[in-house]
This record gives sequence, C-alpha cells and structure tokens, in this order.
Amino acid sequence: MTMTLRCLARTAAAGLVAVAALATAGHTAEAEAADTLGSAAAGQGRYFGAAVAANHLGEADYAATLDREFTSATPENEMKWDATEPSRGTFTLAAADRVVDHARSRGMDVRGHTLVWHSQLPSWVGALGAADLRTAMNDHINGLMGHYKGQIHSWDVVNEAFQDGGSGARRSSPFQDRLGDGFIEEAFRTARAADPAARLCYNDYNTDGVNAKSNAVYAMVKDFKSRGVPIDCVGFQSHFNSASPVPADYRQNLQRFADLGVDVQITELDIEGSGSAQAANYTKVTDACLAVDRCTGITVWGVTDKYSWRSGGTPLLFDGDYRKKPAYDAVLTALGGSGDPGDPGDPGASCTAAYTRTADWGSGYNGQVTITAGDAPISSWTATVVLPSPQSVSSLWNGTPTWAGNVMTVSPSWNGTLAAGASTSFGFTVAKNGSGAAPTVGGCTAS
Ligand code: G2I
Repeated sequence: MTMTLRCLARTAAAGLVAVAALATAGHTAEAEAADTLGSAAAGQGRYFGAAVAANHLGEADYAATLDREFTSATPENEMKWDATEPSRGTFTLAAADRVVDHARSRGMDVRGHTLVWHSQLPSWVGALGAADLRTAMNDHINGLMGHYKGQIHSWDVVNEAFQDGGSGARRSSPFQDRLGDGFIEEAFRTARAADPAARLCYNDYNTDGVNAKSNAVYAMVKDFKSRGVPIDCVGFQSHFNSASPVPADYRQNLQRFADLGVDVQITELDIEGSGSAQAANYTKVTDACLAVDRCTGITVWGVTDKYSWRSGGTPLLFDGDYRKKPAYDAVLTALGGSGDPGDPGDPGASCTAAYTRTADWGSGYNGQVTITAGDAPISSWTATVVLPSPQSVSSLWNGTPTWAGNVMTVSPSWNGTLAAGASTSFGFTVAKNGSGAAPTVGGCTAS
C-alpha cells in the first residue's frame, strides 16, 4: 500500500486530485503514511519542490533523490536573463530545457524563475533607453513564456523589486529607474497574455514576516487586486539563518497575503544550522504553510547541502552524501508522512554495487563486488553479474549465486543486513577460457 500511495500521489499533478483518487480507492492519506516529501505534501493538497541545477542531473544520487522526493522543480539559474537571452533577441534555452524535460518526464511541476530581475541581467539590458527597455522586457517575457507555454505551473514574473531596510521603497534597477513603478504591472500584464494558464507570482526575500518591506509588497498586491492587474501568487523566498531567523509572525504574514485573494508559496526555503535546532525551524515553516489554506507548496533551494549557494551553512534537507537529515524527518512528519526506512519496498531501502578485479594470473582472475547500502538500513540485497562468454566461475565466497545462462544473481550468505551507508562484498574466481573481458555488474536491489 505504501507503494500504491506514492504512485498515485506522484501521478496526479494536483494534490487534491491525489486525495480524491485515494478516497475512491477506499483509502485516505492518513490511513497509510506517505514516505516521501512529495507524496506526503500531495496528501495535504500541496507540492514539495526543489531548486534544480541542470549540470547536476547527470549525478546518479542527485537525480535519484530529486526524482524520489520532489514533485516540483525550479531551475536554480537556467531561466535567468543572463542564461536565456545573453544578447538581444537570441534565446539560449538548452540548459533550462534540460531541467524542464527532466522534471516533466517524471511528473513534476515546474516553477519558472525568473523573468524580470535586477540581478544576473546581461549588460546590454542596462544600456538601453526607456522605450527600448520596455520593448526588450516584453520581448523577453514573451520569448520565455512562449517557449514554455503550458509547461510552467507558476512563474516568478518579477523578483526582488523592493529595497531592503525600513523604507519599503522600490529598488534601483534599469527597469525601476527608466520605466518607473509601472514596470511591474506591465510585466504581469504581458505575462498573462503570453501564457494564460500559468500562475503569475511576485517573489521576494526578507518579506517573510510583517515588516516595512512586506508591507510595501502587500500594498502593491492589494492595489493590483483592486485594479484587476493580473497576479495569482506571492513567493516568500525564506532564506533563514541566525541573522535572519524564521519570524514569529510568519504564518500571520502568509495569511494576510492569502486574504488578499492570491496563493502564497514558499519558494526558496533554506535554513542554516544542523540537528534538532534546524529541524525545529523546518517544522515551524512547514506548519505555517499547512495552516494557510492558500499556501500551495514549498520549494527548498537545492537538493543537497553539497550544492547549496550557502553550502557552508548546511541549510538543506539532504547532506552532502544525500543522507536524510533530522530536518528531513521533521518536514516529513509535519506533512503527515512517515519514513519507516526498514519497510521492504520502501524507497529508503537501496544499494549500489561496484566491481573491481582484485587479482589476475593469465588463465584466471578474482573479481570482487562491493555492496553499499543507501540512506537507510537494509536487511537484504541482490546484485547481478553478467559473465562474458566463454568465462566460467569456479568459486564464490560471501554470497549465494543462482545462474541463468551467463547471468549470475548473487544474494547474501551471512551479510544481508547493512546499516545505512555500510558496505559488504562478495568475491569470485573466474576461469578466463580465453577471454579476459570484464564482467558487467548490473543493478543492486535492496529490501
Ligand atoms: O541568492 C540566493 C537566491 C536569492 N533569490 C533569487 C535566487 O535566484 C537566488 O539564487 C542564487 C543561486 O542559488 C546561485 O546559484 O542566485 C545566485 C546569483 O544571484 C546564484 O549564484 C550564481 C553565482 O553567483 C555565479 O557565479 C554562478 O555562475 O550561480 C551561478 C551558476 O552556478
């Protein structure tokens, strides 16, 4: 049932659909605790996403963790203006396409980040006069949103347009300085026409609690709603550390925006720290989102601490070796899920198999396969070894082989139980019979 729940939750694009499907099947989300962030969040009618970098998708553990746990992806840098339109009118979208294709082929939603932002802006944009800049801004929105039309769940149309500090004023940028306050409204109107199905968000940081900056954003959203300027959501980046802790009025702040008639999303969550203190802060944030009906999802700003923009602060849910941190367990629990990593078939039970030739003497060789448990303890494993013809195995130790043609499937003899991350190995002696080729070691499966 655990497997069934996960599959249903992943297949359905919207969490509410997942809940309905489960109810039809005679189950509820509560009846069987979900065992990934994405499936647990879906049980609450929400998505759980991560910022994704195209250049890490080839790393097996990165992709496996992303694919297993998350139901939404935000390209971390690939959709920014410097990456997508480095010279005027020339759109370079290959890296962004990689993230979008990876995510969508695995049933994830995609958040678009970001269309109009003062940072990561190519210098040609800043050199334009007002009329040209207005055209370039609209062309950029149309170019990106047109390319991804129908594929993006929510777009950060404008990012970080307000100043830090107490004034609540707009931040100086080419857009603000040349086009004035109206550039935000214009960007949203252009965006609505470009992809009417996409949710259009304003996204910012240090707006997570009630303060002068969030008050200024609040006033803008209220004005937009009263005048019919198209806006659907507000993103709260939520980059927290000891200098910028989770605000005590986080939930109230999310709620007051929701009460304006927009969705709220936690868009770039990371919290520096470790252990139970970090976990407690993640619980606060997750609980706050769950307490606000229109908080539709949470995105953490990266998959693993290894590649975080604040990697020194270890702010994410998986450590540098893709192990679940206490913060992970805290979020999963807050979402109503349960890890239960020893359960057969649980996605936590995994292993890898690595082959080495440990000796070679002309007519024969010794091979060794090292089995390493993934991020949960395992109670058994099997690994397959395909032997090149016409080689034959004369002996095998620390494992139990069964044969089908030249495919040897090895299960444990005494060494099935491994702690998370722990290794064991089996070895075998091969008669070459004229071929010195290396065997192929297939997948490792664990329970
Ligand atoms: O700064 C944290 C985030 C604040 N809100 C908007 C987000 O878009 C922003 O993300 C970060 C990325 O996580 C970083 O990865 O934005 C940074 C740039 O403003 C990104 O850093 C840049 C480095 O500055 C570049 O040197 C590097 O080439 O990442 C680029 C790609 O790795």
